[in-house]
Amino acid sequence: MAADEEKTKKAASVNPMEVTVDTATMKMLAKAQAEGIETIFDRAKTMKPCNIGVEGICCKNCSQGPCRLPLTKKIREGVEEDNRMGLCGATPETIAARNFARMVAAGSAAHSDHGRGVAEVFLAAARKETEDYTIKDTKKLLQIAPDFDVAITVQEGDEEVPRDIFDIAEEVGEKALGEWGKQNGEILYAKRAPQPRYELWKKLGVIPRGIDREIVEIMHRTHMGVDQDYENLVAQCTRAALADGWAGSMIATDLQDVMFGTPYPTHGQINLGVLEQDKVNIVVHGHEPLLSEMIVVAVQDPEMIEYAKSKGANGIVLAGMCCTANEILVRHGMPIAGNYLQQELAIITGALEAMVVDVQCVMENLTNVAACYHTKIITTNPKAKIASGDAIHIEFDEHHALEDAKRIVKTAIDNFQNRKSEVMIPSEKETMVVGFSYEAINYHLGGTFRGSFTPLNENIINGRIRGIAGVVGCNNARTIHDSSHLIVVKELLKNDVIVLTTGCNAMACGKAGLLTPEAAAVYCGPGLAEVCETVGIPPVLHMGSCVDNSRILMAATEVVKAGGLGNDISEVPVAGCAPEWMSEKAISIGQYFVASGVYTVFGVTLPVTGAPVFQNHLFNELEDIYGGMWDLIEDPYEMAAKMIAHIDKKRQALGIDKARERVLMDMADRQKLEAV
Ligand code: BF8
Ligand code: SF4
Repeated sequence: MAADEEKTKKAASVNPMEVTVDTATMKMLAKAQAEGIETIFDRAKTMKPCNIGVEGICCKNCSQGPCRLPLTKKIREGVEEDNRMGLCGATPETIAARNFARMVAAGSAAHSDHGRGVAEVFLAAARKETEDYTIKDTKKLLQIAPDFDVAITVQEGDEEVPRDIFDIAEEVGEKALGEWGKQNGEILYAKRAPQPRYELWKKLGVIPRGIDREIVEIMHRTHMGVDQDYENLVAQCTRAALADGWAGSMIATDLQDVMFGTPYPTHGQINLGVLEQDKVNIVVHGHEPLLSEMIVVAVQDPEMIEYAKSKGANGIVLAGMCCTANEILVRHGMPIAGNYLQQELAIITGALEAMVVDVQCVMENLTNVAACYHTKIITTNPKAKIASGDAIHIEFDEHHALEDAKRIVKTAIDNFQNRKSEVMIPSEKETMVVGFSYEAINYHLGGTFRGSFTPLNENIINGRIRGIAGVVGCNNARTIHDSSHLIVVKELLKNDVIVLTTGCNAMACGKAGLLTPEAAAVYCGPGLAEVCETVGIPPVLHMGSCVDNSRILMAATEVVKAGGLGNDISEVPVAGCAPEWMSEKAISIGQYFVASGVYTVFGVTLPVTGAPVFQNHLFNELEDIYGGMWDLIEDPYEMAAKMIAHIDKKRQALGIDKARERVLMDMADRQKLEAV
C-alpha cells in the first residue's frame, strides 16, 4: 500500500499543462495521475540527468574508469589551463569524440539494419519465395536499377527488349544486400549526390566502403587505446553516417517504395482521438513497415472484421505510433495515434487491445503501464524482446507474414472483452495531407505534363520562397513535448521558408494542423502562402519516417540538378534541425546532413559541450571541410533565426538576396509597419 501511495504521489508531481502543448496529451496525463500511473513525464521530473554525461565527458570504455572530466568554470573561462585527462591520458576531446562516434555507430546501425531486413524480404519477394510481398512499384524499380548497375533491357536477336521485372528485382536485391558486406570500393548511391559533393567526399577519403564495415570500424577505433585524434574520429563518423543516409536508409526507403508503393499525397488523421471506443483498437509501434504492411491487410480481411463483431466490437481500428505510423500513413492513409512521448498514453485510454512493437523507440515502461490495463504488448522481432512485465512474443517471419499478422490481430480481438478500467479517449484528432516523396514533389510542383523541381527553384530565386528547411527528429522528455517543434516550424513559415519534415516532428506538425493546404494562409509569409495556395500543397511537406530523411537528401539533390541555386547542396539556401532530438539515430542523421553540406542545429543538449575544442571542430571547422556544420541552440526562436540567417547567407552568396528584398517583408516587419 505504501509503495502504491508513493507511486501515486510521484505520478501527481508533474503538471500536465507544463510538460506538453498537446491537449490530448494533457488530458491523458491527468487520467494517468488520477489512476496512479507513472509515465516518462513523471520520471523526467524526479530523475535528473548526469551533468557530466550531458556534456559528453564521461568515459567508460575500459574498467579503469569510468573517468569523468568535468569542465570547470575556470577552465571554461580560460583562467585555468585545460589539462584534464582520464587515467590513460585520454583528453576531453578524445572522450567526447569517442562517445559521439559510438552514437553515430548505433544510429547508423539501427537505420541500416532496418534496411538490411527490407533488402532480405525484397530479395525473397523478387525470387517469389513469399506470396505476401511482391513488386508493386515497377516504375520506381526501373528508376533505381541503373544506380545498382542493373540492366533493365535485354538483347533478343537484334532487338533490345524490356527485361523481366522479377529478374531486375532479383539482381537489384542482390546488389543492394551486397552493400552491407562490401569491404572495398564505394557504396553505389554515393554517385547520386551532386557531382561536386561526390568529388569532395572522394578527395577527403570519406566515401563509405560498405555499410557494416564503417560501423564496425567505429567500434574498433573507439576501443580503449585506439584512435585518439578527434578529427580522425570525426572523419570515420562521416563514413558511417554517409553509409546510413546514402546507403542503409536510402536503400530501405527505395526498396520499401518498390514493394509497398512510393508515397503520393493522401489524407490522414492524427492524435489519440483516432482510437474508437466501440471498436477493437490496435496500435503498431516501432519502425519497420514489413510487419505493419501485413497488419494493414489483415485488419481489412472480412473474416477478421466478422470475428471482431462476434466479440461485440463494431470493427477494427489500426493506428500507428512513431515511425511505423509514418510508414503506413504515407502509403495507405492509416491514422496515427501519436508521436514518441504519447506511446504510454495510448494504453492509458483503456481502449487499446494490443500494442504491436518491433524495433526502436519502444519504451520498456509500456509493459508496466499495460499491466494496469488489459492491453497486450506484443513483441514481434527476435532482436527486440521485453523482459519487464507480461509482453507476449509472436515472431514475425516474412515467409508466412500474413498468417503472423492475422494471429496478432486475432489476439487483439480476443482481448476486446477484457477491458476493465474506464475508457477515456480524448476527442483530439486532426486531418492532414501527407506523402510527399521527392517524386511527388517533383510531380506536384512541375505540373501535369512534366515533373520538375524548376518551379521550386524559380520561386526561391525570385524570393517568394526564402529557402528550404528540414525539420525532423524526436520528442524528448527533457523538454516540453512538441513545443520547440511547433515554434521552429511556425517561425520558419512566417519567414517564407518551406519545411520538409519526417519522424516525430511530422506528427507534431500534423497534430497542430500544419499539414493542410489551409495552413498556408494562416502561418506563412505572403510569398510562401502564395506558392502553396497556387500549387495546393501544405507549407510543411510530410516526407515519411526517419529512414526517409534520405528523401530530403534526394530532394536537395534535385534542387541542385534543377539549376540556378549553385552546384552543390552546400550552396542551396537550406538548413536542417532536430529541436527535440533524443535518439542515437538523430546523431547519425545530423552527421550525414552536415557531411552533405547542410547547416544542422540540434536542440535540448548535445554531448559535446564539455570538450570545447572538439565542439569547435563540429560547430565551426567542419564548415570549411563540408560546407555544413553542427550547432546547438536550446531556444527554438533563436534556432529558427539562425537557420534563416544561414539561408540568407546562402542567398547572398548566390546573388539572389536582392530579389527577395524587392518581393516581400516578413510578418514581423509588416506588424511593425502597421503599428506605426
Ligand atoms: O525514427 S523521430 S523518437 S520515432 S528516432 Fe524515434 Fe526519434 Fe521519433 Fe522514429 Ni526517429
Ligand atoms: Fe579512463 Fe582511458 Fe579507460 Fe576511458 S579508456 S575509462 S579515459 S582509462
